[in-house]
Amino acid sequence: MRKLTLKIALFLSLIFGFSPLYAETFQLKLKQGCNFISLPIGSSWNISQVLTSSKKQAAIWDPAAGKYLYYADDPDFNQISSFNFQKGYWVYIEDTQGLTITLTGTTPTTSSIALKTGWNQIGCPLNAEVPVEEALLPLKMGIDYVSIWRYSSSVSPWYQQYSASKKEFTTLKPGEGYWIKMLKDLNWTATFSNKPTTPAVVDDGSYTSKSNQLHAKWASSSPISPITEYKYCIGTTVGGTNILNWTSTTQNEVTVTGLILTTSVTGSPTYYFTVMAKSIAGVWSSEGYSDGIKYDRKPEFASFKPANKTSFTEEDVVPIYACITDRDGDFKSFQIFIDDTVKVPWASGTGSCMSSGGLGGTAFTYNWQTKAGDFGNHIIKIQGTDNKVEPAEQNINVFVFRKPVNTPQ
Ligand SMILES: [Ca+2]
Ligand SMILES: [Ca+2]
Repeated sequence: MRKLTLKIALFLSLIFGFSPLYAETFQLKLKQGCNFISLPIGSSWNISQVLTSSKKQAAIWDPAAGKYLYYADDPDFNQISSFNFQKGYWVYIEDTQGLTITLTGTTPTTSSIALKTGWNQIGCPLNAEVPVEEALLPLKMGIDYVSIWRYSSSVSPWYQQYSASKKEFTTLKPGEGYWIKMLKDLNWTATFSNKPTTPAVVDDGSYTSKSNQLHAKWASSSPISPITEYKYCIGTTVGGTNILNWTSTTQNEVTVTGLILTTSVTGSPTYYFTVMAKSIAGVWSSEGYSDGIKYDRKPEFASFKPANKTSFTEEDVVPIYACITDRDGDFKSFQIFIDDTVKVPWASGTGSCMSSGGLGGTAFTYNWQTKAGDFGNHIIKIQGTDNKVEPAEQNINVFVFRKPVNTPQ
């Protein structure tokens, strides 16, 4: 019998592309008194099996009849007998301890309930917290319904509203019940997929100065079945694998090392990450892509002045000089700090220069006029940027002596 069931399941999955659902556990804590609930797994539960405490009641509004229908734990008086998926229910528990419900089941992949113009009790249709309008799709606010109301015993008068003009809550939570005010009669058909969302992949910006590694992180989610695996690759085209072939991971971030990234004065290739996510049901998401990153070389100091550990005397002029090269030919500007305070904000070069290896560079000259009171140790920091990667930086330690009294004349 089990073999036959498996064969049928395989047949259905081949014909219809169904993917097996995995069982999940849902727990809900009910307090003594009134609770507004829904059950986000299983299509239907026998109320007497869910509400196991001694004295209890359940109710759901029948919008067609304009009255509540009750479960009273008495077959002679019960007007309803089951909790259905997508619907919301009032549950009254008399026990001071309240009641904790633990259910194990699968979320239906598709489900439909009839909604009537006016007030209807619905449930969060996913075992995950989802933004209100997203959870209610394909229903559209303003066209199909006007508002959603959430019960809270701690607010007055007991309800919070989500509508075009008021957003007192923003998500539907598994286990909660809600009122929806419909503008028309409609079947609300919700379809859920095991397919994780397309990963949103983020690299480290437009440029990296690291010639041997690339880093990216990503996010994907799967409403009814958790993600168990990711795979990623790197290419110089969107979706390409020419730098790194598909590699498996359970992390949502990776630093790939041991690469040889190239660039030249004519530019660098753009490196793209591609990432896919797999749900526990074995279904892969679509491919998500990073927006690409290029390798670019940092500017370098060819020479600088004054030399480290040079000393001056108060009121001396300290001539500051730097020659910076950039092998991509994209050097832009200099900045000078004295003791971590900006002395010269970002400024273009004041001339050209040459490295000892014969590489043309950009020079910058600035005369720092020291004053009486500048006595002591100072750090001159020169930075040079190509506006692509982190700036080159040089710290120079100088000392300014206090000027003693002049020699006798
Ligand atoms: Ca980028
Ligand atoms: Ca550069």
